[in-house]
Amino acid sequence: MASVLILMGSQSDWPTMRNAASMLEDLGVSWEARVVSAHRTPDLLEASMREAEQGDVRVVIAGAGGAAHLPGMLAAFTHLPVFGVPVQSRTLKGLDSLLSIVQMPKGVAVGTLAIGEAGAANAGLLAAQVIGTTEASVADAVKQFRAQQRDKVMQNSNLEL
Ligand code: RP5
Repeated sequence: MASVLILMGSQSDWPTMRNAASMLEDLGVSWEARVVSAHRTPDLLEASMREAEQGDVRVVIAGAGGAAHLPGMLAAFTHLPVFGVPVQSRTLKGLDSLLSIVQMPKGVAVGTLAIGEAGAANAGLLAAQVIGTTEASVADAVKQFRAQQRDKVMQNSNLEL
């Protein structure tokens, strides 16, 4: 199994969650993505965490929208770190997803990211940073990514009308 397991409540979450996968890919971290729904496939949710714990998974990234219970329920079934990505919903623009994910009860933790694509990309970045604490090549890739970002800002810092 890959180092990072990316789970999402629906296939429709993939355009958002693929940003996490893409970031991990860029930083040289192996990932695997699957659809697991807290409401539509609750048995699969528990089984996926048992499997993750028996394999090499270090971090779980979970994205869901609306009544976004997936990240919290996954966290309830595992000791692995879980990062939650609120997917932007059509009706409430993802505020529902954000509040559903962020308001965890004391004692069960989910690291909640921003709504949408930025949150998904940052979940991938954060997962790589966790893995980088024990894998030097991943830490180096994160440092290089940050340096590239800085250079890009500096190159475009002179504004003209
Ligand atoms: C949630 O419901 C999913 O995470 C998705 O964001 C939302 C809508 O799912 P679909 O109706 O598109 O399958 O469980």
